[in-house]
Amino acid sequence: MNRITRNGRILECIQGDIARQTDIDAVVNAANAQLQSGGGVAGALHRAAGPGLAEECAPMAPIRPGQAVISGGHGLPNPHVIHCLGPVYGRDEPSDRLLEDCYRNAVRLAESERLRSVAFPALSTGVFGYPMEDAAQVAFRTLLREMPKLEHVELLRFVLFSQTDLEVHERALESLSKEESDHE
Ligand code: AR6
Repeated sequence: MNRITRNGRILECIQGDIARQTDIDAVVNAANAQLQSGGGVAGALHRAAGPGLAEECAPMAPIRPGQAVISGGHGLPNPHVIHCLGPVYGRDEPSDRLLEDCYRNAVRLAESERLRSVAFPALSTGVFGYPMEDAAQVAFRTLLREMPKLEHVELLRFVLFSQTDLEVHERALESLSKEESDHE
């Protein structure tokens, strides 16, 4: 299952590159505390955005694990970037709560800015070492809880780098949707 609808809002997952989401208002960055360029998602977004992104972000740094801040998109195809600092698995505890905070804060920030669409990478699952399946459960549970409250945000898109990561997310979405229908 790669798509679920709640309250007229869509949560979907696709395989792709977070730096190439041309139809999306805000892309989420798997940031570092200093909001500077790095590896993985942060590298891809900062490269595509150009140096103006790091310049704009510098006064907002450092951020804490779980926090989300917003900037312009600069050279990216998106008007905004929402920067989240995910937990380092095994170091920033409780990591599930901190990862949950990232997704909740990001979507609430998008909602408060009246954005219509947000694309997320799988936060913390690269350099920060969070196991992909557990991270997918935390992410989707959090977003499914937020979806009924949304008025402006209509589309939440998960952009997974590999086919395997996409399949993990599709299975997580399927099991959560089954869990919900079992409770009805
Ligand atoms: N598009 C979509 N997903 C991607 C892309 C991309 N272009 N590139 C990587 N991924 P990571 P983290 C996947 O390491 O674990 C940085 O250096 C990747 O396969 O970007 O939160 C920062 O500066 C993985 O599944 O983020 C921080 O210091 C997921 O995105 C630190 O790494 C997240 O990988 C943040 O680590």
